[in-house]
Amino acid sequence: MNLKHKELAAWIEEVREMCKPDSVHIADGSKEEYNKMLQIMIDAGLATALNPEKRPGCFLFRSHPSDVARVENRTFIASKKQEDAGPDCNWVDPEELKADMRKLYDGCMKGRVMYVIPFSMGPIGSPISKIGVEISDSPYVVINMAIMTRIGEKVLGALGADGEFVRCIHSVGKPLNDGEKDSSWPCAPSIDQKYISHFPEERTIWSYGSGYGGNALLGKKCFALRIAGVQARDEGWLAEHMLILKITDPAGKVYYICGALPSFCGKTNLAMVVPTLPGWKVETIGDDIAWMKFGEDGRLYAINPEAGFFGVVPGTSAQSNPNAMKQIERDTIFTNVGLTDDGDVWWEGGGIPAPEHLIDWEGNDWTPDCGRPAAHANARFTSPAAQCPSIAPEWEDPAGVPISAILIGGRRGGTIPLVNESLDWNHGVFLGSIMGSETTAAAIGLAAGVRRDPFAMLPFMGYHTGDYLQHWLNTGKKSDSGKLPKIYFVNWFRKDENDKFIWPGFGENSRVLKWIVERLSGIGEAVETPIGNLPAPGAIDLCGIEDKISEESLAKILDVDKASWLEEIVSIKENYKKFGDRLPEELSEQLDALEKRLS
Ligand code: OXD
Ligand code: MN
Repeated sequence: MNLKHKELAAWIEEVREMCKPDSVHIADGSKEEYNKMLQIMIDAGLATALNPEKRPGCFLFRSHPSDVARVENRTFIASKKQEDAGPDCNWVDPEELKADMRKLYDGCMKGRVMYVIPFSMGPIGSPISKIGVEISDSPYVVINMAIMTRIGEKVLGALGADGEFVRCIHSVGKPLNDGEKDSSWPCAPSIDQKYISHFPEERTIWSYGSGYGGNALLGKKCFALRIAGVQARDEGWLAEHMLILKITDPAGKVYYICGALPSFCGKTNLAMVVPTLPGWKVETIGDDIAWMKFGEDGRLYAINPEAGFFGVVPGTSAQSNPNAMKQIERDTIFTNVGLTDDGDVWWEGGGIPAPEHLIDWEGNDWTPDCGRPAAHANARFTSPAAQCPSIAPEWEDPAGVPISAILIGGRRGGTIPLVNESLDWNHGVFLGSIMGSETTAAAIGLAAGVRRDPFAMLPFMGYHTGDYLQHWLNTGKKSDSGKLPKIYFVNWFRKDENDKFIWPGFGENSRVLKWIVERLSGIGEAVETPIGNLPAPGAIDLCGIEDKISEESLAKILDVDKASWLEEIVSIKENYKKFGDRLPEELSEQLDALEKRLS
């Protein structure tokens, strides 16, 4: 391919000289290329084609046991100054990091093809979209990027001769000696050899040693959250770890809602939720990331920068997510699930009885009584958004969709009520700053317990969290309060004395969405409490689920227990200390005001 973009051509040449691949392939994004890549991987024993009668167009990969999730302790933010990375990023001096990584990159693609993947985050041509180019030695990355983003010639066309792009370098970190046979999941097996590095000032990403998910598909967490977060701060918009859904009420009125939920809190399920309430409809715009910019009318418009879903498989069932179950019946890549004897896939929590025998995610024989899970807890599907049954027709609208409400939430057994409406924008940002969740399997090496996870961005921060929260506060000053989305704190995970979830969840979460929509339209009833506006008694519609939850149990998860909130305040104060003098004043004021309201 003849590259018009001279800077891009020069950079490709520079990386080629450093990584020394056998050849270079510039991805055109065609179906033929996708199929060819898969064939190469099947022939090499890296991929298994599933039974076309059971799962047409589907393939299974098994990763190396050391390479199954994001590696947060090997994720680095190499800003020029350490104080700009703040307390939640692993800071490394950019020059030292580059020197170390250049040594690793030197000759790292020997025996391999170097793929150049031009990709667009967001619909090509949208004023909210941005372009990146990922150089990778992994054909698995090429096919996953083809699903998760828009790749190839059309992107080069949009880039033109001098368009801006984010430079992303990725290597699995396993050069091949002459004649050496490739392993079925090449990577650098030791955790210390993995690097997921970001150079925010240069808008550059360097990844080495892992081939899995967010470590390797650099458009997702690395670009769309960490680097885009810095771009958003500098350019005055928001790059957030949020789903985007469309909800239509029985009268046909449409609302768009974003939602920030930490990993493993049912975010994909909520994005595709099937409401149990008659007359209500939910459609999907995005399940993981939202980029939001103000429109000329002063409202925030969101796009989904991705083009596919990289969803957690275990637990996905006809009950938790019927739309995803339909979506992954075809043209989907599975990683780290079980392979049944008839060439289908199986996973825990799928609502399908376990077969008597299968091959587990590590490639070993498995039987239901063997005491090991068949699928890894962080096994994933990669599947095009366009084939999701609940996808909204406007999901690729270049203008984005106007956002009326933002949900924030986490997985908390106590204290945090089912839903809480913020009093105003600053109070909403305060709630975003204190949200927390129990730790997840999406990342390796985390201690158990609740971790505060502002706007579910903790693992995805590209700069100082204090500055990030200030950016949210500043965003609220840019429009009239009536035009800003209203912020709601949700928690589906309250538990009773027997450690059982009180709220039925899944499709019933639509009842909370209904209350939120009714609040937006002015008919929903609420009571003012010291922590925010909670649904008035009877305001959450329990019609038809009285056998699942009683009004008394609902009252329990809508209470404000003063003693636990006072404890919560102690823990928030402790957490705020880490922001030092970069804690926004507005947030200290919010905390003081909450304490006063409670006492
Ligand atoms: C994800 C995550 O993979 O948030 O989306 O961990
Ligand atoms: Mn996510």
